[in-house]
Amino acid sequence: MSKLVITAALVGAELTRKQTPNLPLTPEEIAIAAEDACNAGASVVHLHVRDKDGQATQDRDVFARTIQLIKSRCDAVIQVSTGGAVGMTPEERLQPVTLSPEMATLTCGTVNFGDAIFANPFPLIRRFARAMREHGVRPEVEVFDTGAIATAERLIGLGLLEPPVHFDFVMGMPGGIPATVRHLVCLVDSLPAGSTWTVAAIGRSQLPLNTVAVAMGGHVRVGFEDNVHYQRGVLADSNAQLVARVVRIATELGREIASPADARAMLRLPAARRGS
Ligand code: KMH
Ligand code: ZN
Repeated sequence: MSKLVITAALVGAELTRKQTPNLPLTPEEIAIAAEDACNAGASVVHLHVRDKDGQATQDRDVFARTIQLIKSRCDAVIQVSTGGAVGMTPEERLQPVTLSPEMATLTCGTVNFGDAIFANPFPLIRRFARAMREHGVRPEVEVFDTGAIATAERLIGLGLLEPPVHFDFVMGMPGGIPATVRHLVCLVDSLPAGSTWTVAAIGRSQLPLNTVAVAMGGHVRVGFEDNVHYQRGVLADSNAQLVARVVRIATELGREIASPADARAMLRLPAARRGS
């Protein structure tokens, strides 16, 4: 089996310090969390940022500062969020793509998001895919429900997404695909040939679905954005603690852990293609 790419989703857009006092919020805190996660075995950082009040923002300058600080501390692949927070405009959401990060998320469908709606109509998806292509950014297709895979295939047909595509299954969001092994198998079976995939699962589903993904040959996403607990009723101390656990499980199951350089090659990122 291939080496395991671990993505650390450090912050998210919705979480607050009330939910976990261990949440990194400032660019400096996020950069330290990224370095710790990278040292623990993460090779990709899924990045959201916050403003001075701790609120989700897609501000280009805050992303730029945070990315600069992360790069000064570790070599992790940086994957910016274009999801932002529900209710943000497409213009707001697209800002970090103009910094030409190595990767960005591309959510391929509208989904109920708890009590809200995470709006991703097809014209927005097309526009985001075009912007990523223009800025040399490799998309990770976010799959909150099965239809997203068919939408990604539409983008491939339009020449806006270059196969093989990397997918992230975000499972267990209220309103999205349930976090079960049966649903995961269905998603994997539905992928275009040659795709790579990661599993992110919400709350207490994170650990079992990550473990199944490791055994199936997929990749995993851990971190506070999806889950703040280490076990029932016990908050995780840090994102790195969650990374370290999945490293131990993967090692027991015989999966080697991908370095950032391995991840760049496996996910066919621009730097690996250039041979840098
Ligand atoms: N915060 C969610 C509304 C992404 O990063 O691309 C969207 C999200 C997905 O987190
Ligand atoms: Zn996100």
